[in-house]
Amino acid sequence: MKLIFATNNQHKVDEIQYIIGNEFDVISLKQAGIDIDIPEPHDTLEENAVEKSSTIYKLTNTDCFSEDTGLEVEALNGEPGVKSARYAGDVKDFNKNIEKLLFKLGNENNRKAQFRTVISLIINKEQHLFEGICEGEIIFSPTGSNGFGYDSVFVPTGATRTFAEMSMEEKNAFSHRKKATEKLVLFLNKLNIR
Ligand code: ITT
Ligand code: NA
Repeated sequence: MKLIFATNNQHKVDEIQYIIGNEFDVISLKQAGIDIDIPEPHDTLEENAVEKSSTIYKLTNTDCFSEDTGLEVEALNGEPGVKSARYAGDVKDFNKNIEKLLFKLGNENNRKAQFRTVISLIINKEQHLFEGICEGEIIFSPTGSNGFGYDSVFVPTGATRTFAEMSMEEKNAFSHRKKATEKLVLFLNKLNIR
């Protein structure tokens, strides 16, 4: 089964290909030769995920999925959330996003946060959503150099190191993306039986 993954983020492609393995043929936009900046105009991860998958479905007429992910920080009323990619401005500059996050949190004692991934799948002309959540804490200064985005300031519950200090396999033992992708794979496997 061939599925286009509607994302321009290569880290997401690497993580999801690692999780899915050879079970399904996941093709990134880059691999499909599609160069498009997909709009994400909405206020929720769900709506943005749907927007991304429907944009690519309309363009390719091929089964596809997308995902929108946000870091939701309790003491910041869920921010940066749906704005995670462009928290500090229009350009996706992760050092600046992390700087802004740590500045806004200041010495706040409540460092609770969660990553939330929403996958939107379009298959057989129907649209389906899958969610994955990873709870944890924001630490006071960036640590580690693996991963991407906010990984260097996030320690998942049950771990003592940040995602950026973990291998992809270790991150997957906790990750929001892994949990959402597992639900996607389970769903695809059930479809296959019919
Ligand atoms: P696409 O929309 O093309 O898929 P994007 O990078 O714009 O890629 P999002 O709109 O979902 O992705 O923005 C979420 C941002 O949150 C993203 O830019 C990341 O850097 C950050 N992020 C997402 N998943 C993350 C993870 O597992 N660890 C750390 N940061 C993450
Ligand atoms: Na995006």
